Amino acid sequence: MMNPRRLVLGVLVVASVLGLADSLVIAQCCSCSAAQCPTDRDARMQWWREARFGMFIHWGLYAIPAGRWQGKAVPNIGEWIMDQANIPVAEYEKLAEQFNPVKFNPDEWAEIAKSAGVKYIVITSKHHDGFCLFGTKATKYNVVDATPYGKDLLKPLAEACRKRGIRFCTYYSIMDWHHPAQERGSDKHYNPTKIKPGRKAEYVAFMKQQLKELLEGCNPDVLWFDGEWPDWWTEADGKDLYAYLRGLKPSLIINNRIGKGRKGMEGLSKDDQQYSGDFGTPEQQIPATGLAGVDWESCMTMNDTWGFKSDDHNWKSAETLVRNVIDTASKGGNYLLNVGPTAEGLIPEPSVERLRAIGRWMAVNGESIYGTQASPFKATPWGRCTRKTLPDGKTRLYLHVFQWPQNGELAIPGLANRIVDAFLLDGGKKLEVKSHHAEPRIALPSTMPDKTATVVVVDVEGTIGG
Ligand code: FHN
Repeated sequence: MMNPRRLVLGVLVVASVLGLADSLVIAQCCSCSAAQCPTDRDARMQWWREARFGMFIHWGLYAIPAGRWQGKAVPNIGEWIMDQANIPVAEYEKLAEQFNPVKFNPDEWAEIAKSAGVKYIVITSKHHDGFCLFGTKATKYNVVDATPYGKDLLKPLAEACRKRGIRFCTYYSIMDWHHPAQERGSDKHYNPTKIKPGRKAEYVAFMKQQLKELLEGCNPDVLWFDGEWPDWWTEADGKDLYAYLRGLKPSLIINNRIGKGRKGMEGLSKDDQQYSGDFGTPEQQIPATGLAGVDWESCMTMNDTWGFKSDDHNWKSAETLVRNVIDTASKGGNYLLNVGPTAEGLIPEPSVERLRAIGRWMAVNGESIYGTQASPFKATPWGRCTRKTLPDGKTRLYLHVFQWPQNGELAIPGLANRIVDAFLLDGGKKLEVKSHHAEPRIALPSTMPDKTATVVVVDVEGTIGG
C-alpha cells in the first residue's frame, strides 16, 4: 500500500503538469470550495494587498467630445456624456469613425505609471456606453472594427505594463447603453437601463463571451466590474458570473461590483449576507477607519471627472494625492488614482505632473506604503501610521508626519511596546527616544525634511494589538 503522503504528492505533481494544481491544492487545504477557501483567497490577494497603489484609466469615445456637445458644456463626469446630453445611439456611434488615438504610446503610459510608483493599472475595456477598447467577436462596436485606428488597445498596454513589473487589470461595465438587449431607463436618460423582456440570457452570454475574450487576450489580473446597479442585475447573477470567471482563471481577483453587495459610493460590502467579490470599492472617498480583515480600494479622480473633459481644471494638489495614498494604506486599503486620456491618446499634462510628484515621494518612502498593514493606533493627530512585521518578530512603525510638532517631540499615543530604534526613513538619521509621563516621544529635527509627509521609523519589540 503506497504511503498516503507519497500518493498525494504524486497526484499533485501530475496535477501541476496538467495545470490543475491550484484547485487540487485548494482541495487539500480545507473542505471549503475554491471560491471561498481562505487559504486560496490569501494566496490570490497577496500581490494586491502588497501593491497598495494603482492607476485607473478611463478612456473611450467620450474623450472626443470631452465634455461638450453641440457647442455646449455638458455637466457631470465626462464618460457619461451620452446619458447627460441624451445623445441618440446612432449619433453617439458616429464618434467611433473619429476615434484615432495616433499619439497613444503604451510604453509611455507604462513608464508614467512606473515613475509614479504604481503597482497595477485598471483600464476601461468597456464603459457604460458599450464601446470596446479591445478586439471582440461579440460586437462590431469596438476599436478594431469600428474606428480608423483599427487595432486592439489593451494587449499592447498589458505587454508594456508587464515588461515593467506592473500588473494589468481591466474595468468592465455590466450596464450597456448600446447593447440591443438593454433599453434606456427613461426618455431623458439611458441610466439605469432596463433589460428587454426575454433577452437577459442573451446579454449574460454576450458578457461571458467578452470576458472570456479579455482573459484569453490581455489576461487581466483583476476584473473591475461596474454598472451593476440596474435592478435587472441580481446578486445571484453576480455569484454565477464570479464562479464562471474564477473557473476560467483561479488566480483572478474580482471586485464587489460584480454583484449587488456594495453600499453605494461608500463601496464597502453590505454585511447582511455573503456577497460576491473579493474587495470593497469606496468611490471618491477614503473610509474614516480601516476594517480589520476587509480588503478594499478607494478609487478617486485627480480632478472631478473620470473620462477626459477639456474644461475640468479642478486638479487636486500633489500633496493631497500623496497624503491620500498614505491615508488609504494607514487604514489597510489600496488607492486607485484615475487618469482620463485625451482622444489622441495622451495622458493630460496636469495628471502626469502629479504622478511624477507622487513618484518622487514614493521613490524615497515607498517602503512605508508597499506591503504594509493598517495602523494599530486609534488616532495619530500629527499624520498617519503604517506597519510591518520584521523577520525577527519586531514591529516596524512608519509614522507619516503631516504636522511637524511645535515642541520638536513626536508623541505616539497608545504605544506600550519598548522602542528599540528610531530614525528618519529618508537618510536614516537616528532619533532620540524620550518618555513623558510614560508616553514615548521621539525627538525630531527643528525643521520638517519633507513638507508633504516626513516618515519617522520606530521599531518596537513584539506585536501591537490584534
Ligand atoms: O458610473 C461610473 C463612473 O462613470 C465611473 O466609472 C466610476 C468609477 O468607479 N464608477 C461609476 C460610478 O460609481
